[in-house]
Amino acid sequence: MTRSPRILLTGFDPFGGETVNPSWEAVSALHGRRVGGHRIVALQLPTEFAASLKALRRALRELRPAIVLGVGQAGGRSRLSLERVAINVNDARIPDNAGAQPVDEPVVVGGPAAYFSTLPIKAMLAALREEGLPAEISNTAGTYVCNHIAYAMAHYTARQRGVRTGFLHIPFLPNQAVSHAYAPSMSLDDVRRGLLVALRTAARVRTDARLAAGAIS
Ligand code: PCA
Repeated sequence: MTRSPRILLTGFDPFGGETVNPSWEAVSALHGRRVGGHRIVALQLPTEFAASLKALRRALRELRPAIVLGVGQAGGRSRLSLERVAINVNDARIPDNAGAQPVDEPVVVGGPAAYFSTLPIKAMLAALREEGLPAEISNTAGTYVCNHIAYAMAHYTARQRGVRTGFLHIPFLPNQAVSHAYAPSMSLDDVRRGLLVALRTAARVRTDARLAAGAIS
């Protein structure tokens, strides 16, 4: 019996004084769902540099997913942000949930400077727009726990044939934006819909679309 290929979909627990993290709210709702012939497995990661990496490595080993998509909150962003690249630097502006605050330390000692996402981010962008959802390509995932996890998922699967990885940053939820003046927000429903559209596209598209979506600054 062949089991359907897995999508490992990760979200984070709340950090930085928030009581929810929209990434886990959205991701947890999709656990067990089938999309594009794949089965989604949702995993919550702690917003901690050390513990998140351990949990990710264990899940990669046990699950052997075909696709890994990390999702994280990017308060202040207005769109679903498909990350193009993850870099080998941890530089934390605030301590993580375990109190660790690395400054200019590598995610993986001796690892390459960066990894590009191997998901079809341009096709995913087009599909999200088609769905009527605001989306963008982002050229930085920051230097906090999300970038750390985006880098680590690429690094630890780099030698596994056919495994594709990427990261999506999402805005605050409306009820979080209530206490952040001028911060944009997106409803949970829209984020979930976006995740399904993005994952369906990732599962189906092998050769990415050619679509200009770069940034000048
Ligand atoms: N966002 C943080 C870490 C956890 C999360 O949801 C980040 O962007 O690094």
